[in-house]
Amino acid sequence: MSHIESAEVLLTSPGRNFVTLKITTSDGVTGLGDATVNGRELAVAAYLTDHVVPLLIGRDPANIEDTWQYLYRGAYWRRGPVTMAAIAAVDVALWDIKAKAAGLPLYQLLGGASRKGALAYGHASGTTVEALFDSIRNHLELGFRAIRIQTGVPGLGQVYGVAGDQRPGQRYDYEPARRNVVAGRALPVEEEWDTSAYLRHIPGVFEAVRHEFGPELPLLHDGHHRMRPIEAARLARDLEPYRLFWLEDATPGEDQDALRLIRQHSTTPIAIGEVFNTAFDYQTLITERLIDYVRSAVTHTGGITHMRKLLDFAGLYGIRSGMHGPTDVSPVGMAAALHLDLAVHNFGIQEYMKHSDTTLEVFRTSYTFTDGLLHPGVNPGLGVDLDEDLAARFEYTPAYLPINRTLDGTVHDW
Ligand code: KDG
Ligand code: MG
Repeated sequence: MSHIESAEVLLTSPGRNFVTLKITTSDGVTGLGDATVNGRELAVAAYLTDHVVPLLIGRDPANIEDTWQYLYRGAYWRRGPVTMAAIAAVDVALWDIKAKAAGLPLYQLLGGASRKGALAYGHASGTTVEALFDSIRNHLELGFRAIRIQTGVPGLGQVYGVAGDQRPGQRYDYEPARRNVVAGRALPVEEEWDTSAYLRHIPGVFEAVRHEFGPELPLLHDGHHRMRPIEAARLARDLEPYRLFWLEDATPGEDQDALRLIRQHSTTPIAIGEVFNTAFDYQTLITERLIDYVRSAVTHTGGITHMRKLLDFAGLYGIRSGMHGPTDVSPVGMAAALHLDLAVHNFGIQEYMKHSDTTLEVFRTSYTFTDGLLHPGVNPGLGVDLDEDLAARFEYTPAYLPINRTLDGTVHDW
């Protein structure tokens, strides 16, 4: 019987920090899993190295469900981003191994392809409406058929989701955890926030975008957990004439009942879940049909095994997938999402922020983006190879996501 011979946690920072688990079997097959939790990377690395890797050695790599339950139930302490990202990394690495051993791209083991490719949405943004229009045009030229729009808010400085320099050829990856060193210490950057100013501004932006780009282009928007329930309900209602594909994370993620209030007031489709980590976080939202899209990432939700169960559960209620795909999910996590996107029936859309060239030199991917659709490729397994020598040259550097404060200095959701 083949067994797990080694499992290694690899930290690399090709432009931003990533945690990768590499499992090797006694047959010499290797599998990769992503365990990156943006801004808290070392906690997952330690959880894996100190508490999970020693349990893996000698296990049968083929028994993925059993290993999942062993790590989840066996820990006694359940859920949480660190635990679930660690379990996800093991799970995805084992699926990678199983598919490589079978000589098949992973989606074939998940039931095969249900579609030609996964509709992807890109991130257009601008500090002004004119800059936003340029960014939308740019994304349309790149082939995107669905676009998330975020803009600056008059009176505020840096706002979530709004890129700086978007000239062609410039990187505009605006949301890595930032490397902000003050007197030798890494500290989060602080930003200023004003929900009233935001709520006054955003409906006019959507009106202008619809006027310029017409009624057909699927448009998305991320509220990034900043509104109170009644504010979110008002925004969802104000945006109804612009027929959004979705309004995402309108309220803080832990308050499932807040979504009920939004539903009572609006028919704007609702997406949430990028900070959730199990199907249990969605129980009320799904059974009471309070949302339309599940935003979890494979990386943060226990891997392919648990994410598949979550999506099947959502599918029973007509709720579709919209998996999280920021650049803090590594190319390994992105590839895992794409295999599921292709296979599940209730696929909705996939977020896609292309990784930097440096990241893609370290993680060599086989996935493609053509005519607005992503495809995981047909290489056996996940289709991602890690160049370990190159990865070792990019040392982990502490970095944090920003902190938000309202104009009077109160800490607010970022
Ligand atoms: O690490 C935090 C990011 O993943 C998050 O800010 C991205 O909200 C996000 C999105 O929708 O991609
Ligand atoms: Mg989001």
